[in-house]
Amino acid sequence: MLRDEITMVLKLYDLAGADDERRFSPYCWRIKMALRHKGLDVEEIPWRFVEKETIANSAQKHVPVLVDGDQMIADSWEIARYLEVTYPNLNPLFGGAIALGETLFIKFWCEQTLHPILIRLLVVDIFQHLHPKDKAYFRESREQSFGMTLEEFATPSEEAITTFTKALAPLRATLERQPYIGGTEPYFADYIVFGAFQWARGVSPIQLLMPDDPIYTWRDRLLNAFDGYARNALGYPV
Ligand SMILES: N[C@@H](CCC(=O)N[C@@H](CS)C(=O)NCC(=O)O)C(=O)O
Repeated sequence: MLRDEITMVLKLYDLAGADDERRFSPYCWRIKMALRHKGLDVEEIPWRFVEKETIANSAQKHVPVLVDGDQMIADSWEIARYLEVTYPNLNPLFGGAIALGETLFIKFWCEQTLHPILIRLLVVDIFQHLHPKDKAYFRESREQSFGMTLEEFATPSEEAITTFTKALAPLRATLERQPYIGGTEPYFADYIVFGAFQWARGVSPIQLLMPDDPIYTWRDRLLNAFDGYARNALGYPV
């Protein structure tokens, strides 16, 4: 259904840490920025890893999950596409089929290149900030997938920051030439990559970016967007 008017407040299940206000999911951040980009009001409901029954109607076990009336939509990519199709008259997140296709590349670059470096850098900080009821689940599920303990999996920060800085080279070259990934205005690709930085900022005091980096300036613009929505979120001022 196409909607011109916002008839009800949307709800978003959003991963939280021990503190209700600590929201650190990179995938949820994409959608929280996308909702503001479209000017949609949303109630962000804190959710913990073990609260699978709350989102059972979405037929999967991950957040973000968006509730729009009687619909539950899961997966950040699907939610972004849903928002674009359902609210076509609000500020576009993609701006056309070509941008949609290219954003898919950014999504996989972020998830397959940036996230694997960051998880090794952040995993211990994430664990420390989890709600007590999530700790055993997180340790068990992640240690099973990594094939080692969280502490063994974590890489020393210096080494991982250097690897991360190098991996960001294509983004840096782009942002030396234009203010956003899409050019003059932010679009969903920007929010995908920004989500990775919000993941770090939410749990870790590690400084990933130096102020003279064009990526720092880009991130600063997005931290300030929507009346400083992301900057005001609970996290480390790095
Ligand atoms: N492909 C999904 C990934 C979502 C995802 O991995 N979410 C994490 C939080 S950052 C989650 O809910 N994990 C639940 C679990 O590990 O049990 C998306 O883009 O939304």
